[in-house]
Amino acid sequence: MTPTTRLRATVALGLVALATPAAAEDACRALADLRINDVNLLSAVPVAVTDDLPAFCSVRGYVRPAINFEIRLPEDWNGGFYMAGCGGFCGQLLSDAPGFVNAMNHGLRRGYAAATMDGGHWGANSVDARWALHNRVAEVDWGERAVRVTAELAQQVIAEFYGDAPSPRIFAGCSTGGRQAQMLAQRSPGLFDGILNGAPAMDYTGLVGSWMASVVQANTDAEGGRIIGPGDVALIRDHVLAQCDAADGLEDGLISDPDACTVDWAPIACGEGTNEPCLSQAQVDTLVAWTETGAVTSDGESLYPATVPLGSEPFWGLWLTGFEGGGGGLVPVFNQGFLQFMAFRDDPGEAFSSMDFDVDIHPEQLAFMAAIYNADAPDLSGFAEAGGRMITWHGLADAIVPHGKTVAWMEGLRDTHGADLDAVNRLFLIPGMDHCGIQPGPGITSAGFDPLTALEAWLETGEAPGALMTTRRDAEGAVDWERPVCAWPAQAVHDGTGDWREADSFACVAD
Ligand SMILES: [Ca+2]
Repeated sequence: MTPTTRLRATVALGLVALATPAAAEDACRALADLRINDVNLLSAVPVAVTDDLPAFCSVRGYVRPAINFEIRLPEDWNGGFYMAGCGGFCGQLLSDAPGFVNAMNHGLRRGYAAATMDGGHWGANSVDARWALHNRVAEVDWGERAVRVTAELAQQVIAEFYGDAPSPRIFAGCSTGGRQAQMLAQRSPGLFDGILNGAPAMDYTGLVGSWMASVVQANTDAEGGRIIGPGDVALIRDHVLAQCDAADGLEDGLISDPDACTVDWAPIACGEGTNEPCLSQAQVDTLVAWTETGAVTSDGESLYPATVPLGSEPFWGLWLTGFEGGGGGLVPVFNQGFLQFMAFRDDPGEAFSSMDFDVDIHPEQLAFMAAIYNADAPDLSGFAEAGGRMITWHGLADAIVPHGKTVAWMEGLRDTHGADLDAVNRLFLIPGMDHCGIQPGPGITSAGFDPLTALEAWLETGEAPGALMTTRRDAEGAVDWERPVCAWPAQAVHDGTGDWREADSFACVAD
């Protein structure tokens, strides 16, 4: 008897074997004896119920060479599998990430067997790229292999533990987790039934390479200093809101259609008769580059189909300008680390800076790594044939992964799939929401909507969601306003008379 078949005989009696808590704990500890190719199982330990989480069996280990994972198997199993992705460059096993963004406990609380991984390397934090220096194996693991092999392994362990294959199988990720979501749908289309694809960083070489380099260069003066800093953001934020709030048809403090507005910067540009504070010409130039021009070659050819969205200013401290007193400004950090250690076939290393990136030479040199990292092909045919369903969601005030690329990808998918796209993937663009709904601002955070319940219903009934409800709450938790977000390309349009704080005052209009 091999260890695996012995285990199957003792553990895989399914529900009978797990009938009592003591039996479940024995079955949990027995999982540590599983032998799976390329996998070192380090521990399998029962974890008691808490106020926050149900009782579960924690299985930890790594897939060679360095994909650290944890699988959490609840005693009271709902029959499903929920896997969470990771953000940025990953590099940490964040089993207890809060909320639902890249957080496996969001599924565990609903009774799913849950799993996550660290992307296949150790990093000091999720913006640390040093692990990738001359390390193609780790780059391939971060690019595609870590999520795939963890998903395969987790489904094998789940079947061993419960005696039954999981259904449904759901993957949920945001940012890099969204890139992982699209990678799974495109390269491993049979591994998941449903996918939640948040703010996908689907084109790392275009986004974190060319586009972020253009954002950094546009905001760097000849001495290497910032042109727009944290002290300038409030003036810009208030001016953009004043000019763009009503452009979507409703003055509600939200810029619901940032692409429908063009800002005239002249009223806040320094000049005769302008009040302080005001913007220098260099600052206006930076704003035009960020919000209108985007990443272009010296001939004006576009390198990436997105710009910094109007209405994202409340979130610029963390992503673009840094905060007063230090910290934040992660776009420059991401861009520099990516270019030094990840973006090129041969890493230039730490001597390379964002200012060294030549928009006429370097973008095409990123093609080799693009084949490893990117998942932006406008084709979900394999996923569609496997019966997969995807909900894609993206905040319209996302200043680090702007929504323009996601809309362009959807337009490409529409060309490929025609009207059949609606049965495979639906996109929800969420007004006023920051990247992955992380920071509170004018719109909702990730806590203000529930795409998992919508996906579960879609998988169960076959009926795709036409709208997702979003709820904004005040500091005390009372409902401030509620509004549907409609499946792209439809938009929630106000009826002209009703209270804009009430969901009933809106209807989805296709155009
Ligand atoms: Ca508005």
